[in-house]
Amino acid sequence: MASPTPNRPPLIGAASGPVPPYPLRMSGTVISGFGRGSKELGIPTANLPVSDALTPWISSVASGVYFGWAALHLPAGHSDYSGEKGVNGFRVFPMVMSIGYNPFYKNTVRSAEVHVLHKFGGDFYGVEMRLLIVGFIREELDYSGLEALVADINMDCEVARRSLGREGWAPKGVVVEVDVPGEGVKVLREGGLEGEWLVRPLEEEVKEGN
Ligand code: ADP
Ligand code: RBF
Ligand code: MG
Repeated sequence: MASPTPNRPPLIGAASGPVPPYPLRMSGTVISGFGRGSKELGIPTANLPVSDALTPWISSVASGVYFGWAALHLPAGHSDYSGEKGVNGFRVFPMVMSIGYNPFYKNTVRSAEVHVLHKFGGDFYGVEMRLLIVGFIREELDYSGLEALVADINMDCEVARRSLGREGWAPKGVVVEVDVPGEGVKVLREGGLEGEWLVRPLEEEVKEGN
């Protein structure tokens, strides 16, 4: 069983940006998970349904920790409401996620869970979440204790934040909010990635003609 991984690289990939098969796309409605993210780890994770039909690539990718961008359609009334700040009602934040069986907890079904790198004033179950996954950070590990798991997740967050703060890794034409420690909130608009998909209008709104 693992201790926190020593000597981890501070950045993933070259400054120029993601390489194929990335970026990968995933989307869905935030569902309830196992109920331990916030309570046991202090790290909430927004869970998405794992579906071969909606996300054909998911069954063939390695289990592990990934990073990228999360677009959230936060409703009016939510303390982080996307209205005035977002595009088509979506705000875009950096994220880290796990796809897999959580070996520390020995899950029997594969989950996809996203920790958004933003402090929210409330939950957002039932909200549409779109992910642009730009790279792989590490394999999932079984740890000797909860502290070791939390230490590695906190390092994942730092690696993702730093990696996504580079222009080559940011979507272009989309405002993204990255809180880089020591540098404040960087608002990037002119990155190198196609990011329009993240903020295209919600299907319902297209149908209603809004
Ligand atoms: P569950 O087991 O139901 O997924 P968690 O304890 O993992 O519960 O909490 C996840 C929920 O917390 C998300 O569905 C979301 O509504 C909320 N949440 C609040 N802040 C965040 C965040 N920064 N990242 C992800 N989810 C968050
Ligand atoms: N679970 C594990 O068992 N091993 C891991 O290495 C692991 N890494 C994670 C990395 C990140 C960035 C996140 C968000 C979660 C990770 N998890 C891992 C999943 C964690 O156990 C899970 O989020 C909680 O159990 C709540 O469902
Ligand atoms: Mg969760």
